[in-house]
Amino acid sequence: MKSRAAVAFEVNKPLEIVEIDVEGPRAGEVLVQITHTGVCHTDAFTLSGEDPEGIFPSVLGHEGAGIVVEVGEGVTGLSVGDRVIPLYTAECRQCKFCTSGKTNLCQAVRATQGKGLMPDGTTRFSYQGKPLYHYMGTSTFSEYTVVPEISLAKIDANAPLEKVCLLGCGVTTGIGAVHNTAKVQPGDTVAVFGLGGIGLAVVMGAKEAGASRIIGVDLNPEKFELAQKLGATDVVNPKDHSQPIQEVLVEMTDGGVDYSFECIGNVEVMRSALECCHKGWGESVIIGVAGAGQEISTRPFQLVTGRVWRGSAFGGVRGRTELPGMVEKAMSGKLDLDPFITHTLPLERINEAFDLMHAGESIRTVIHF
Ligand code: NAD
Ligand code: DAO
Ligand code: ZN
Repeated sequence: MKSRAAVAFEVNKPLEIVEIDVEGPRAGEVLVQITHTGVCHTDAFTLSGEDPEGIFPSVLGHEGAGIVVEVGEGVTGLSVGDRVIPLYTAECRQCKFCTSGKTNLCQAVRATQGKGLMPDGTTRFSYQGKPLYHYMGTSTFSEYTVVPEISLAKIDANAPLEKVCLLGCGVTTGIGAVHNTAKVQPGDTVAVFGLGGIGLAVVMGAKEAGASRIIGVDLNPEKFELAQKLGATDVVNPKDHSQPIQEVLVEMTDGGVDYSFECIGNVEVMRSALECCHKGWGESVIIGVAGAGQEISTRPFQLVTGRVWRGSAFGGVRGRTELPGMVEKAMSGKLDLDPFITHTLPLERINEAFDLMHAGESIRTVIHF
């Protein structure tokens, strides 16, 4: 079938809106009509060439929602018309990782997904007879995409897809990192580095967890108002201080915070986020994705003296099991997605969403098809 899509033909070039060919689903696969997709910093990161797994030409996008159009042979858990959120972290419920109960990092389709291919090692996308690669197993920048059944969360039949698409990445990642990875408890103190979509979701999650102090850190003061609205008790701009930012936070919190979250992808900030944690017990969670080849560093004594460095992917959330509940929370008003949606644009204007992100003017632009 034909599908309108925003294709990344080359590194660092604007996406091109073209009509691509999408092959129907094979065994275990599902054809989904994407109605809405967010644009996340990770899409920009891959387009920039910094992502070691970036493959071109490809169909980017991983924060979408849509409706099942056709199911392949052997698909039993989904039917035509079901509303779904594609998952870049699958949940097969059978692999060593899924059955460990210790991680959400299902490996069932990991090897082929990382190569931009479906689990059988082929692609369903082409343009003018030449193959296009998939991205993160989701490729939500195409009106029609093909996804393994185990990479789809079935959600409420009336879910507002124009909002819950954000649960496909940013909001779930931030909130999940607070509850599943850090396990923030009432009264804990929290610092959040980077107040984009991910950082703001961390702020929201920390408020929900009952944190006594939530300190938002960003170089862009335009981000502070919304952060405070969502629960930040303090906001700090490193540009306003001559000391290293970790020293500022340690002074503000009588020795450091209980938990910090790095939501930027900057290895220097990752160090600050670790070192602003309280001696003896403070834990820092890395969420931001750093460029290819970059490394983190600190003095080992920071860890010897009780600080802990951790990481979180998709907020530790098992998508098929947990996303339906998050969608219900959004539908009942207990989880407000509206503050994250600063812009909406048609697919034809998707490059403007990247410009808005780079200019620091958007939190999330939701693209409609
Ligand atoms: P974003 O660009 O919207 O937000 C980043 C924020 O960081 C901006 O507000 C920016 O002003 C601020 N910032 C930049 N440099 C800074 C610095 N030195 N000090 C303080 N603030 C600074 O990005 P986003 O969509 O919120 O994504 C954030 C990061 O999370 C990205 O690296 C993205 O790839 C990553 N991510 C990770 C996961 C995961 O599962 N681990 C999921 C989604 C996104
Ligand atoms: O299982 O080896 C693995 C990798 C799983 C991918 C998890 C990706 C998390 C960070 C990428 C940013 C997502 C938008
Ligand atoms: Zn698995």
